[in-house]
Amino acid sequence: MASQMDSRSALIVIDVQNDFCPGGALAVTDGDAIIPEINRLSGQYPHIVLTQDWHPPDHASFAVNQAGGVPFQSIPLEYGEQTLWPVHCVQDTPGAAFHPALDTSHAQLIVRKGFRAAIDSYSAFFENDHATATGLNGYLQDHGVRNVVLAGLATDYCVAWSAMDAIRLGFDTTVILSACRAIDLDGSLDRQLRKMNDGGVRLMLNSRYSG
Ligand code: VGL
Ligand code: ZN
Repeated sequence: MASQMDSRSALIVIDVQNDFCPGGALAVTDGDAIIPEINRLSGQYPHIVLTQDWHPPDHASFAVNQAGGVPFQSIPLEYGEQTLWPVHCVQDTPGAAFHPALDTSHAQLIVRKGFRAAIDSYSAFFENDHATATGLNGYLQDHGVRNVVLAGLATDYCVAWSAMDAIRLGFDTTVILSACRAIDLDGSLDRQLRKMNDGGVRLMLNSRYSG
């Protein structure tokens, strides 16, 4: 892997928001435990991007907005299977804010996603139709980024989907697993780890590695 200060390397921090941390509406176990490692990392990359899950109250991924919808069950929508979630990360609410311990000072770009009611967006690159771009690819291309390093929440949803899209777009892609935590729904963590590994994502456990 290219060194961290290589001008072609970007750290993408996925959804470190109050609702995904303990006490939040869609809390990931120990979600806040990754923040010190992410803060350490963020001083070490020339390009830092944060993503923010940013839903309107009538978002299609909220179980309450689907007739008979049950949180954590999956239903078919126009663009494919969609897992239904508790209401979370509603625009301009405290739950959608970055966790107060996250050092956001180094970030040049914040990508908001999932802001259209009819479609979810797990990935930082594409909405869940795998076709509608967020603009992040263009931003990274414009800045000459070739290596993408991912950390944040949740390993098996927004991190994994972002990593698979990064591979598809041709980036050298690393996920720092020690700086991620998973939702792990029905074996989703194992499934997504295997998918990332088979897809060519470098899965690392220690952020201090910089070979
Ligand atoms: C996420 C479920 C719903 C995530 C976002 O950040 O992984 N998961 N919205
Ligand atoms: Zn969401």
